[in-house]
Amino acid sequence: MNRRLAAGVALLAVVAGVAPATAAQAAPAQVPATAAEAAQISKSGLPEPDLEGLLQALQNTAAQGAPGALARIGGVDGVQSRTVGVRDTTTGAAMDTRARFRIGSVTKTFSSVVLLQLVDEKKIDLDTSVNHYLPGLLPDDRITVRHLLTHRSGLADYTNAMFEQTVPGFEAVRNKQFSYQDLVTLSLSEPRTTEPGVSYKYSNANFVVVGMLIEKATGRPVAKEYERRIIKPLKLKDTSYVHPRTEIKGLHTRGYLTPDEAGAPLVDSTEQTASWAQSAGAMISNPADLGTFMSALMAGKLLSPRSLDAMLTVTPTDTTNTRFYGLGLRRYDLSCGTSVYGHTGTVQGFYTYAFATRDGKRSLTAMANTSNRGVANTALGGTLEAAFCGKKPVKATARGFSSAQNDSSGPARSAVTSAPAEVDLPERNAR
Ligand code: REY
Repeated sequence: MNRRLAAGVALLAVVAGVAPATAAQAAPAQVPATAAEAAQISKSGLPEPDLEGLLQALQNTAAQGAPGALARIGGVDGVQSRTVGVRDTTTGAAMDTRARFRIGSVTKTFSSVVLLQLVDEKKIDLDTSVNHYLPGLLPDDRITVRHLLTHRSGLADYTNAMFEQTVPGFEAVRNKQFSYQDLVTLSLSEPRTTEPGVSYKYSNANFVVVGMLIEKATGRPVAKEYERRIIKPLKLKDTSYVHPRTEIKGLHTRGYLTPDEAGAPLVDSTEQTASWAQSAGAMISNPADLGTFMSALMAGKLLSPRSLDAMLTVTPTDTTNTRFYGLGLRRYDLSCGTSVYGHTGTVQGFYTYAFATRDGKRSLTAMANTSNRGVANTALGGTLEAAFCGKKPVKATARGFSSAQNDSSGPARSAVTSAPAEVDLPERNAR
């Protein structure tokens, strides 16, 4: 049966209400049930984005304390974006979708792509011991390169202790320059969290070691490798890795960290070395560049089919069975049945979501210029449903959001249990 015929049969089956499970599974994209719905399906095969819903999600984010927020949808259906609030609370400059910001752990996807290109070039093997490449670095020869990329090494996340007290923790490292070895030493000073390979436990230490592997295998700093392998080929003119420099050059959004103490003023955290994160989280980019990057990755423009397959091979990160992790890449299964791939980011002053569909035909970048405010991050996650499913997020309500606290790591869990299903989990909870 050719594809058009198959789609036609599936359509009839759906209209007749007798779609067998296999027809539903085999359908390449959503099959419209009615002529009215068919008119809503765009070139990407996805429902038209719900732009009112997108804006509502951003307004919810602002209502939860973000000075500003943005969402930009890109891909074959064209570009659509929405903003709320300000990118600078001093000047009052409006949020701007062209502006640069710190992308936090979306950096991990860049690092993973560089490392997997080195796998394609046979310079690194995913199932070889890390210590084979970096002799004596780790206390356990069983930890492989794949364990790092899947967060299954058991290396403790040193950032939990570092940022236990949010503002003092940040100010202590704002201008500091760590070596990779310093960060590995910090991680190894804590007990390991799991036997190698046994379970998923998100840790920045993994991607610090990935940076070390990249530098060892290439003989060049990671900045050069991001540049020549991703930034230049994709012409990402607003993307950079400037560590240990502290400035975000050009048009940019300022970032505002929420202190732990209720009512304390936001702390402008724009300028920092991000040395505590490096190859785990120190890149700067903007919405268009992140859309280009995620779409190109998913469309197979950066990796061999084999490495992309490896990257997309996921395991669950929680018990919802909607959140998964591959190699430096998340998969979120949305309520409409669409899976999207990408990463989230949290760096002081900035929350980011950068995702694309499996075929790369639609991307979403969303950003809010605050952090340590899990409820704002949760609200920002509502942009995913609006962008890919065409559904509205639920409005912020006292029941849905107000029970959660500032810190995105712990108490915000209460937001998960009380928040409506369409609202995304806070990033740190979903780690
Ligand atoms: C570090 C703390 C978050 C952020 C982190 N980010 O691991 C990586 C990521 C790069 O996954 C900070 N939280 C905040 C605290 C909590 O200080 N006490 O929210 O800005 O993106």
